[in-house]
Amino acid sequence: MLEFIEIKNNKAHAKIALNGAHVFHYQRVGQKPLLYLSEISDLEEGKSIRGGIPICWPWFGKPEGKTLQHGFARTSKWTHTSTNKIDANTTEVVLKLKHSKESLKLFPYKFELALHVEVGENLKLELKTTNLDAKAFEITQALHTYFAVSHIGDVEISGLENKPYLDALTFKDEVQNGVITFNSEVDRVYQNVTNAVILKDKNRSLHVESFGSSSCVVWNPWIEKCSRMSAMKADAYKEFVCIESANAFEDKRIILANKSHTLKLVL
Ligand code: TA6
Repeated sequence: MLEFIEIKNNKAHAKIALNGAHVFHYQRVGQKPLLYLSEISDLEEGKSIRGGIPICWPWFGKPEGKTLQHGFARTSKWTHTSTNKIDANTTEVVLKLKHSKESLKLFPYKFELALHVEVGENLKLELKTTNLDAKAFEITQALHTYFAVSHIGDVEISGLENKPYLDALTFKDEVQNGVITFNSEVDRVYQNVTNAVILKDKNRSLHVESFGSSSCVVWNPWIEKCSRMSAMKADAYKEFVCIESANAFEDKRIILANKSHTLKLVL
């Protein structure tokens, strides 16, 4: 069974797995869960959870020469270093991951990853990468957030109008025209994104704010791809959309020896 940390305070309820430092449940008091979790997700060590906020690190996607999609952090066991009740409404949890014999085979650098999760009226994640190596290294990454929605047909995403994006379905560079709505598979990596992205559906309007990032991924597998996805029911595409705070492609980050970079998400 999956080891996880459960947080309940006056404002919210959350669950965070040590496997991947994966926030797989966040629900404000009196509201529906904000994050989507597949009913048939794997919930076991070493497997990525389908839903919530997977951490894609130290690479996003499957760069040349890499076999593991979205890196190894999401299937690694992190250390729970602290839980701190800031006040009756806010709780902070810290988890860490350091290089190991296994990780050095996949990513030949010494590092420390620290995830600070603040659970309260807002959900805040800060992913800090520290380079403990003698030489600089390059990362791409994403907080691959699965948002629960009333129905994908109700969804409208704004804040990306006129932004350039790489369409991962055609590998073509495009520019966003108007708001994003869904009637087919969407898999896009937007660049030059330094403003909040707004997710609207029937029940709510949500600001997705990212810091230490200028790229944002928007994804929904739609019918055909969803039917082939692991740990997802065939019609699950109706229930979620991913808006991912990223450092992807040209937004990659070079981290010098003994330096750090922090990717932050505020919901
Ligand atoms: O972030 C979008 C994406 O890269 C899609 O291409 C899709 O593959 C998705 O991630 C899920 O990837 P996963 O490895 O979790 O099945």
